[in-house]
Amino acid sequence: MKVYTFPKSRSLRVLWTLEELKLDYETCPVDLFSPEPAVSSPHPLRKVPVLEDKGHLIFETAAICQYLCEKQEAGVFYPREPLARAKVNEWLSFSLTDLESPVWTLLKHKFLLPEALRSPAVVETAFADAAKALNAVRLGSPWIAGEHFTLADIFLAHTLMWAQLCGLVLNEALSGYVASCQQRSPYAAALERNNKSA
Ligand SMILES: N[C@@H](CCC(=O)N[C@@H](CS)C(=O)NCC(=O)O)C(=O)O
Repeated sequence: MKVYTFPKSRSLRVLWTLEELKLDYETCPVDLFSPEPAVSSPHPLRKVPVLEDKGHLIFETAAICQYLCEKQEAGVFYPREPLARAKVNEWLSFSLTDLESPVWTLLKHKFLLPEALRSPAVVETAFADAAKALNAVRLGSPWIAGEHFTLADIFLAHTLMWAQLCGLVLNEALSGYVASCQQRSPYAAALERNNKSA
């Protein structure tokens, strides 16, 4: 399997999932922002991540990670039992919508867009929405869906890291949770491989 990657991007979530599942993979770092990229992504919008598996291309981070879990029989990491899976999916969805949406807007308006396109009013609204979403996060014990580390933890923890980058302050429970996620060896391995540039 091959993953198209870019440093500090969502491709980290795919590599982290692959590492948690102990699957073999190679990476293909792309030139995301070069006008004449030597290597570009096969994503319809030239984004990352994209997974290539036996000639098939899959894009959208959540779809890729769910595919990997289905393929691998992920066990407690992405349970098959409907209620247990719903408990993982609810936080997966929350992380990708209520939380990631304002955090991604903040990232764009604080760091990624050309300065002329950044809006302080948008930053203010997105900051308030993100803070509201953060207040709604109720950690399980010790992970978001309960006693096992699951796919939802990857999406939640990575989005919380982005929130911290944007200046949002996490409460003690959430910052301890992020630290515990970062201490996992699959996270460290994924981070190292995702940070390679084209
Ligand atoms: N909905 C997509 C979003 C992918 C996305 O926006 N990726 C960013 C990096 S984190 C990207 O490739 N940006 C480059 C661009 O917008 O041209 C997913 O969840 O996979």
